[in-house]
Amino acid sequence: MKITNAYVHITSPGRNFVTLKVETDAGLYGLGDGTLNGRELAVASYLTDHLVPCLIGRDPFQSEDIWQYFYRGAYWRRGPVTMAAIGAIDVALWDIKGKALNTPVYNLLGGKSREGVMVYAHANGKDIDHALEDVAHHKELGYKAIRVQSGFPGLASTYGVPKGPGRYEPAERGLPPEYDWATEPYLRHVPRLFARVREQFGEELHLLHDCHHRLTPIEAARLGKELEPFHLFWLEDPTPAELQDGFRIIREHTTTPIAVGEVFNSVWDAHDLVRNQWIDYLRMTITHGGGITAIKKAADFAGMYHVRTGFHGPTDLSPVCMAAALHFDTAIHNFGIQEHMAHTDETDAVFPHQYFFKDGYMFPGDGPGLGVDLDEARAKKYPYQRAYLPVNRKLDGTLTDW
Ligand code: EZ4
Ligand code: CO
Repeated sequence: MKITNAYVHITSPGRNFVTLKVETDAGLYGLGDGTLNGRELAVASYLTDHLVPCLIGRDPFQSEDIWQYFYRGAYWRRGPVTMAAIGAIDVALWDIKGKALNTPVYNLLGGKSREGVMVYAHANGKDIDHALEDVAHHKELGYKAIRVQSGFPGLASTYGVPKGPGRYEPAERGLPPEYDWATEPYLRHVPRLFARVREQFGEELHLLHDCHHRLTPIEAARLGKELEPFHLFWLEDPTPAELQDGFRIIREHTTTPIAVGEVFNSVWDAHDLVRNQWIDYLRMTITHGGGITAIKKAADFAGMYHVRTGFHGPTDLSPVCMAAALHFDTAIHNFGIQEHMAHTDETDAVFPHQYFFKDGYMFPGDGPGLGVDLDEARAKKYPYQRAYLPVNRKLDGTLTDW
């Protein structure tokens, strides 16, 4: 089989998605997601202008060689734009292989290690009472694990809490909005939030919380310690991870499990974190981590150090990435949990898919390949619109992590 062509489709059914479609002389095609929130066109150009010309004529079964060709062959290595582009190609190749062999992608990765993939939902509210209502709502939907975020006195808005009545959807059209941030009231607030959640919902529910890289290591250590009585499933992105050593400080102080990695694009971003056992869950995405080929190696490495996966599953990655993640989660041994932010109906209609949610679990479906498609006619109705993630400033105006 040979690759005859590949096209980038950019569609914006509420938010921007970059999809690569790889076609073959066997009449089969595969899809890959190359969406990088707020920087979508850079990946699209990287694919169209630089990678696709070198892809045509290759055998789609040679996914390992093609991955190495684009990674080592570029000389420059790594980086979110490069890795999202390589990830899009790699996932499309696995989709083609599954279709050609008439089997779901999870069968190419080891087969079913579990029947269903436990997912966690996002609950949030402008204050604790509203957050509790949203936890109750998600519990009723069947979720066994829920991430809880809430607004708090002293700040007009915070990460993970929508301004309006809709669901939380990071990225806004137009230029980047600017928000305020203050650490002290946040640190006082979060333990109160989880005390109330445990009081109302008991011990069974898995609870998670995302710090979104806003704390220093010692602040995160304090928060982890104060949350210990509430037995979190994990505390996410407690501090930025460019300095992997920072996690040693957190680890020395608290038994609250730690998850990190949604902005990583290479196993090297997690090398010290994993081999020193400073984290419990690795959150890289299939797209941003360079595809199934790369993430399989990262997950196997993590597994040797008791680190499990907890992949990022935001609405800013397309259903193509979600499908790939669910096949992967179904197959690997050291799966932990999968994030699930439901896409809008418009997005689901552009990307018809076999995966589904039932009683707190997701299932990839048993069709060949990834079991996800792109409705090109519908996709064309939603042209790209510039959008950015917000930026954050401390109350004195200093730029800080969003
Ligand atoms: O802010 O995907 O855990 N989930 C998250 C997400 C990220 C967005 C950034 O594009 O932190 O909401
Ligand atoms: Co996060």
